[in-house]
Amino acid sequence: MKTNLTINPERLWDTLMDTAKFGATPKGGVRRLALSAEDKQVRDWFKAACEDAGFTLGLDTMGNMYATRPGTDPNATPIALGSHLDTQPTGGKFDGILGVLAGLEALRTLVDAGYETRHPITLVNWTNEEGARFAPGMTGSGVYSNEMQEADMLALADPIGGVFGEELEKIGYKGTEPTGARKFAAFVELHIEQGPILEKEELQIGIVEGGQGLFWFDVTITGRDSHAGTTPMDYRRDAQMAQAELALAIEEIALANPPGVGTVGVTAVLPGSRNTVPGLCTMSAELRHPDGDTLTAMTAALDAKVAEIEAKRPVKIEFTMRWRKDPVKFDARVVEAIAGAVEKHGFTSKRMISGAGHDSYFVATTCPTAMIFVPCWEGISHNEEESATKEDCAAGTQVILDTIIALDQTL
Ligand code: HGY
Ligand code: MN
Ligand code: MN
Repeated sequence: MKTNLTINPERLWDTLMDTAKFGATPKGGVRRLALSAEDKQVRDWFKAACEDAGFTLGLDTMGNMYATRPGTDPNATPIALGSHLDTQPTGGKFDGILGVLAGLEALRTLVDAGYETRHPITLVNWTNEEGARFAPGMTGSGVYSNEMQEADMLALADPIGGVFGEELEKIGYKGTEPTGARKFAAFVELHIEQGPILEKEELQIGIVEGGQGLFWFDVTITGRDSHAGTTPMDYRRDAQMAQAELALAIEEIALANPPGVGTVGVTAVLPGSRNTVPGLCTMSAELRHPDGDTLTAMTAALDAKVAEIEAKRPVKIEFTMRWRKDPVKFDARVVEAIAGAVEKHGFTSKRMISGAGHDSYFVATTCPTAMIFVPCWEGISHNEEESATKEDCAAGTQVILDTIIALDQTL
């Protein structure tokens, strides 16, 4: 059955600009860390908007939020869409929330048109996708897919205070529904690309067929504090110099394995006095690659580099693996439903894989899943300057609406 429902770009854009006030930063970005007061504000907004639209709200033990519009067949397994509402410390107005608000706009369009799907349609906000406050990320979808253990995730500690489970209680979003109990027939996620490809090639839509694997780990380097003036160079146990060499090695390994990537996002140098040779360094690090075997080889190369540094520097280097997610391949049926929606509207597009991790990585292990990308300015994200155009957001939202309708008719 052909349908020509059209989303409301103005209403979509208004919700994006309206919700950007929750955690708004002076530089025009958004700081809405998982389980923070700002996260509660946007969750409250989202809950009210879904209740106003007449959707049924669900909340599981990890704080994942589910808003469902019933279908004509109550026995049909729901089709789901959504993303995440939390952000990076210096995040933007679109990462994550675009996927949730596009889902809200798609559902609102169905309601306005009185269009009835056979399947119930569920809109999801996954808890703590970013992992900026509580690492690893994607804990809501990770526990939902049984790839992360709930007890471990609820015990995660924020380095500057707060334990995940307690913080979830504090904001009033710890539900009773067992996480993972509800099943979906399919899941679709709309997200900004967070990279430069679509903008550079002047394309409107990315049809995302999969995503690269990633490996997150923490490193502790122990040397010895000593006087910066009196300690001869060959007598020092300088943890910071070892950390610098290890950070450069991560960059070298990424460059040696294109299109792999790697970086060090967080470092601490202790005791942090300008005239004391640092005896302790901690750092986060990550490596990513589209090929699982290459990602493994990259981590092996890093292990070898650690041994080399420890052999020549009197320091001890300890690794704590935080998280490894192998590359993901999305479901062809969902990918083709997206491609069909793109073709229906004549949007320019390309098939691609995701450089960033997303909740879809985990949900894809539980049901047919795929993603839709829209461009963002200069491919910038995890940055307060992150931005996307009303037209591109509207195009992506139109595609996800038509994808859901197509899946409803074919699944
Ligand atoms: O880290 C990631 O890839 C995701 O954007 N949080
Ligand atoms: Mn995201
Ligand atoms: Mn992000």
